[in-house]
Amino acid sequence: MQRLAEVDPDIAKALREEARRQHRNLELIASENFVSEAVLEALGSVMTNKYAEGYPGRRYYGGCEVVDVAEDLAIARAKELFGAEHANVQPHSGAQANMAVYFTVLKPGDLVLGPNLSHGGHLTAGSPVNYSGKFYAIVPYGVRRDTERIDLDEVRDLAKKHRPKLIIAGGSAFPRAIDFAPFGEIAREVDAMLMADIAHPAGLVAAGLHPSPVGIADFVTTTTHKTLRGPRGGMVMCAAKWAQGLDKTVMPGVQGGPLMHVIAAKAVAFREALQPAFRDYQRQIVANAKALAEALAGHGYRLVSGGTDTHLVLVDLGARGITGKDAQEALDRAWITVNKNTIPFETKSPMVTSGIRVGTPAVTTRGMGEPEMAEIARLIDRVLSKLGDASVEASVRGAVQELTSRFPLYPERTT
Ligand code: DSN
Repeated sequence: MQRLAEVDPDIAKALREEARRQHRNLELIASENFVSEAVLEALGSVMTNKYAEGYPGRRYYGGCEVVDVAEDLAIARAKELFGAEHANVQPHSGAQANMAVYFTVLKPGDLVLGPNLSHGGHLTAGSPVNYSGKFYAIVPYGVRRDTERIDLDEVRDLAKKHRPKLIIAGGSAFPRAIDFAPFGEIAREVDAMLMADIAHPAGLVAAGLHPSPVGIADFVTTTTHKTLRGPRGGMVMCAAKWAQGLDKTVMPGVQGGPLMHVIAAKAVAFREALQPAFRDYQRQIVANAKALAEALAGHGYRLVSGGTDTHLVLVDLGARGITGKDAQEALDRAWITVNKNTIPFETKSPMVTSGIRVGTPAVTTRGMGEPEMAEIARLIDRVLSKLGDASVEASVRGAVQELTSRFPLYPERTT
């Protein structure tokens, strides 16, 4: 960072402070993770300089022979990791990956059956404030009130009634594993296409710890930065028959030049994910989420669906008389980072919410295990039991710092 410090001391300082914050705090946002130094090196590389519109071997620009190597590796590794026939690694984000699928198979006004955002879905599955909700006719499905798990009977009934062109499975706040097989059956029954959004559990899917939609769904979209632990970005996988249409939609349909430095970093992350240690890491993420869920339940917190099969836990704070917003802000002051989250049948606005979502990918990357999850649940409970008590928050800050200092993160970036 010596050169950056000379050229732009303000940004150099901000980067150092962010590295320190990441090291010092307990990162429990379920969609975040810490990439390896190898991924960071690929991200901060000369490949950011290259325009490469098109695909390996058929670009609109000269001089692409080296970036082609990076993209070919990213594609081959993604296909191997997930057993997919085709992968497009160019989407800049998960939202653009989903957009690419919609634009490949739908026309404006077509009907889409997608998961309700407040039941665990995602903005891009038809929220009225998102392009998906503006361009398409959306029929939402949710979870059952009693089990808080996806109501497949409702999905089937709605599919038969509305005959959607596309059905979406997957989202951002489902603590339970999603079985894609029945979604595939329903889609076939009504002659719809199926898109599985595995942005959250992608790492678990790659490790064989969560059902895979590959071979069931027509399209599988993901981000690369959550459980998959790669750089921020998106990806779409599909059967060979959709490959050409999908590639044309990603570029020139919805994007221009690909971010070749990010694609190189995706290749690095996929290589890491193909190593045996990645499976152990994913197993520990799940074990940690279960331990965190059990410990929080032990402190009296109500968990949506009663627990978790994945990397995330959704905590309903309604019975405690606390909002998600107040909980997030109090935990922030105690250096515990979470996000407020709507819960199924939410009665509050998305800016307030009745819940918080906590996840274990980032703390597991740091090497924390079940004993630390019990400690984290204790710290969360101390803060939330005395909401707004500055002395409790100060004492928890000390405990957080003691805990995180035992699991160093990016040591050379914090000084
Ligand atoms: N914003 C992401 C999340 O936090 O789950 C989803 O895109």
